[in-house]
Amino acid sequence: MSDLWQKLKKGLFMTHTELLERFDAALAGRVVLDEESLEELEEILIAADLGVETSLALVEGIRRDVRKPEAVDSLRLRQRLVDEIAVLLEDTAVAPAAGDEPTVTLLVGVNGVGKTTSAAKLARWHQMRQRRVLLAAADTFRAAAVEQLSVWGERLGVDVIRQARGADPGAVVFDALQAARARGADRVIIDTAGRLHNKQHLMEELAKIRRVIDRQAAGWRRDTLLVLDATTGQNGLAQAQEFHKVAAADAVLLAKVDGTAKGGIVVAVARQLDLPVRFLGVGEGAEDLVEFQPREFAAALLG
Ligand SMILES: Nc1nc2c(ncn2[C@@H]2O[C@H](COP(=O)(O)OP(=O)(O)OP(=O)(O)O)[C@@H](O)[C@H]2O)c(=O)[nH]1
Ligand SMILES: [Mg+2]
Repeated sequence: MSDLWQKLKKGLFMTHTELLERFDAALAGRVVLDEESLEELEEILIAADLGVETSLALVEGIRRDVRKPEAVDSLRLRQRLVDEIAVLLEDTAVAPAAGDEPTVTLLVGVNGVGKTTSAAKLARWHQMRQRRVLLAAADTFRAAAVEQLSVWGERLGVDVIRQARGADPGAVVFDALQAARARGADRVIIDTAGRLHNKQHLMEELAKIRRVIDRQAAGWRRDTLLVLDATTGQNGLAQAQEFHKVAAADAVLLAKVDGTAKGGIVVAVARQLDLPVRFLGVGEGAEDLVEFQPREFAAALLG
């Protein structure tokens, strides 16, 4: 069993335990898999934050499958759901494999979701793959934000490009890309502010940063990751939808998957935002980042 798998299982522990308990409770005493059992399954999936539409679709798949009365077999049922979830995720949620080209990654998202921590995790991720990484502290809105990233940089041995509080985020990104060229770095990870005044302001800030990237790193891949907090459930998802409209993300990094009994949100995110999920955050440490894989995920959820 790989480390990654272990980490994912650890992250989803609460969801996994809760789902299994509810599953067993719902099926206890039932002899045949009847309509009532299927409806209970729907409720269990909805309660795990998979989203109403997705939960109905998943159980519908099983309903179609069960044409004649069938004995309740909880293990088999779970395996079916695992397969259904994996297929569904493979259809919507798989990010195209990233190449090894120089990349500028912009982390965006509402405040407190885990952007700064995820920036550090991504830096570590690339470090482990022998890439040269730089961090850019473009959240200049709060002094503490620059400090927080700098502490991570020191811990990881990654340079953090920073300016004073209140500086223009575009200028920080400019500096970072210059430094990347001078130091031979091939990954630049940009932490941004979650706390901007309004949509207009956010849009302008991001547009400015992207213009700087286009000019200063013309041949580089530009990747915008929308960071979401898994513990905020369907509400957080609605908020993220709004944010995505403004920020035009390429993929999702779902943080704090370890802190929720509702890991099903991963499935809902993929379906409702129609964005690939690329990474899951499963803890507060620099190593607590898992690259998203539908089969592994589905099995960790219910297998
Ligand atoms: N358990 C857990 N905690 C996390 C994870 N990612 C981030 N956190 C914690 O969430 C809190 C907020 O994380 P930050 O990285 O500061 O979030 P942010 O989006 O940068 O916040 P702002 O800059 O204020 O918008 C911190 O206490 C982190 O340690 C995760 O995957 N799991
Ligand atoms: Mg931050």
